[in-house]
Amino acid sequence: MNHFKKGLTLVMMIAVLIITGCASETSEASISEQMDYTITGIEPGAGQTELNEQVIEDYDNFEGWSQQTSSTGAMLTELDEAIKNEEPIIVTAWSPHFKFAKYELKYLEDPQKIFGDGEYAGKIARLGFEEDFPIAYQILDRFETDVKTLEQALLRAQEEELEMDVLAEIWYDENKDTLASFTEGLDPVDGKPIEVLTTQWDSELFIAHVQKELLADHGYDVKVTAVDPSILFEAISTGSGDVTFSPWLPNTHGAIYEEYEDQFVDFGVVYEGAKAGLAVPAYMDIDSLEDLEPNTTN
Ligand code: PBE
Repeated sequence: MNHFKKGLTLVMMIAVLIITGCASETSEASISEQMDYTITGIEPGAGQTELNEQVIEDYDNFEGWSQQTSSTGAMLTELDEAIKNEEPIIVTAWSPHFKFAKYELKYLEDPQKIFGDGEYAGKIARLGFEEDFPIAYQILDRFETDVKTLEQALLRAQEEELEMDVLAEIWYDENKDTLASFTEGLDPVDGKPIEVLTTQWDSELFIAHVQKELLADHGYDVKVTAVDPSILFEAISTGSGDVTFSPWLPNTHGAIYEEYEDQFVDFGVVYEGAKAGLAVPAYMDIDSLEDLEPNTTN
């Protein structure tokens, strides 16, 4: 009898273990459900916002998902909160950006290559810019940087709470010697106005303000204006802005680039090794966009 009771208890204990095991498996399986089948996006006008929509359309397992757009700031706040609570979240991500230094994040594999194979920041100018501003054109043509340099600068801005224009001023002063090669041998000019366009993301804002410092130091009167990617290409193509280093190519802004092709001058690369994608905190047990589940509740 005693033996029988013991056996029964054991069977019950095993049953409880199996049931709890199943339950935790169910909650594992519903990471997608916990995220409410929602991608935490950024500004509606971002190139990546379009790409996220394409992910939802092209990956079968994203059926029934939606993207929540707002702003980069709001996305970062939600990311921060999710990480504090160890909750699942999937966000619009790109490098260079300080979030990869601040948090342990991983890009999800993208077998369909919606986000391409790696990006570079391109240089485009309005038609006639080189003829009107030959010296500025040469300076900007020589200018180049790299992801590591940008990441260090952006992280510093985050730690010291610096706006991008202030960061650019400080950084320009500290790196004047290295930057001198971009202006070497070129005659200074006298107060000619140039409008540099940029998108509103930190890496691009920072570079635009470095351009401003560099050109202003050479005598130009530079104005920096931040706009959405579609306005950026339109303004350069119609000649209402002079030059920009903000296009992300060949993929992120590739469609807009093609739309305006031949209406601007493409004069090269600012930096290579940029990346765009969807990322999750490292504690999440998924590696690929294909690991998420469709929303079958509708
Ligand atoms: N970004 C940063 C921008 C370009 C640079 C990747 C968020 C975009 O998606 O348009």
